[in-house]
Amino acid sequence: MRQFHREQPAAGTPESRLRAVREEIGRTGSYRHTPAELAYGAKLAWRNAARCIGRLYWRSLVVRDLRHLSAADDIAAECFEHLRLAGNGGRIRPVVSVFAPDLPGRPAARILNQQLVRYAGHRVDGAVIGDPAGAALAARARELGWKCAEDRFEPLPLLIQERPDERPHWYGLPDDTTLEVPLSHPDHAWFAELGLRWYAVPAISDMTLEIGGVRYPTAPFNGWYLGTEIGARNLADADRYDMLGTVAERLGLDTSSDRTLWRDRALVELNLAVLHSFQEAGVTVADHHTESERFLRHVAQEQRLGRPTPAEWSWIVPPVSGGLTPVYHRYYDPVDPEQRPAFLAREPW
Ligand code: HEM
Ligand code: NRG
Repeated sequence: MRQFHREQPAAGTPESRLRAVREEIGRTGSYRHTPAELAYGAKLAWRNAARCIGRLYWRSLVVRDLRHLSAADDIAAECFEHLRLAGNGGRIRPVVSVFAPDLPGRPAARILNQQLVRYAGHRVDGAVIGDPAGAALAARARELGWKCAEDRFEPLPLLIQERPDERPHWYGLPDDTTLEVPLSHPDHAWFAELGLRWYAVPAISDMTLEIGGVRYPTAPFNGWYLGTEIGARNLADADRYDMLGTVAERLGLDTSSDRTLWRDRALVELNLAVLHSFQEAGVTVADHHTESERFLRHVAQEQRLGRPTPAEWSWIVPPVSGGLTPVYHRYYDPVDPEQRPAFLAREPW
């Protein structure tokens, strides 16, 4: 509360508000944020996210105040609306949707998905078709009655659980919520034949937003993708789509030895295809050079305001060409795990 009033001088001094909050906690065991406190708290949680390279734009976060909603049907409908607003026809907008908080003796509903959009994985004869990272949730959804085509890029339904001991409800994503980009390469026509695609909006839905002691476990948020998240991890990792061998083969590379750097060469082409395809489709995506440079501008700007920017080097440095980006060549302010507001790994019920 003090930080809110310090950084928002128009809100006046915190004393009378602090008294009211203490009184409300004494009476009800919790308190309700004003819309302005909620909005600023969510922005601060982003500004404090030590693993996030995208923090330059923390002030522009669109905060949707949906605290009056706690029923699974309503949460699902507003998550779909979140995806439409955030996708914005390709001009991605950073958005967070804040649903009802945990209250004493009454935990809030939870979205079981890691992200609002993510592809299913299907185990077939020991191998996985689709995204292995989406296999557990796909199995759970099928148990609940979800029927899916065993496609490589099949968006998972939302699974929303209202209470710890209740069955989750499931909701298939309407087509108009899931903007996707088919991948092609600027120089290799065959690349499109690989049939690769990715969705436009990375919207994390399994973290708790904590502001001033109040926990919002259902607060999905999104920005836009850094191309390397897709090209150097989701499509490349051996335990994800594992595409480097296929790409290398189509490029005609000598894969007989690690020393030919065939993986590295395939990785660069895959990342180029991601950036090229999003750009062609008119969907916002960042390249790691530009986003690194923006992040250091953010660090410098915060420093001028007298504020540290705690950051985790190993999360900030991109998974390709690390040393080519300026974020590699320096250290960062240490992370205080107690710092709030924050997006936190959600605890089990
Ligand atoms: C993590 C980029 C917006 C909060 C990350 C990561 C990247 C990234 C690359 C690392 C992810 C990984 O390695 O799996 C961006 C970009 C954005 C953006 C380019 C564009 C605007 C946001 C927004 C929020 C946010 C709007 C919250 C309001 C976080 C958090 C993490 C994170 C909490 C850590 C996630 C974890 O611990 O798993 N971001 N981000 N980011 N970002 Fe951002
Ligand atoms: N690496 C994950 C997404 C993590 C968050 N990344 C963002 N967040 N860009 C993936 O799906 O590849 N964001 O809020 O923009």
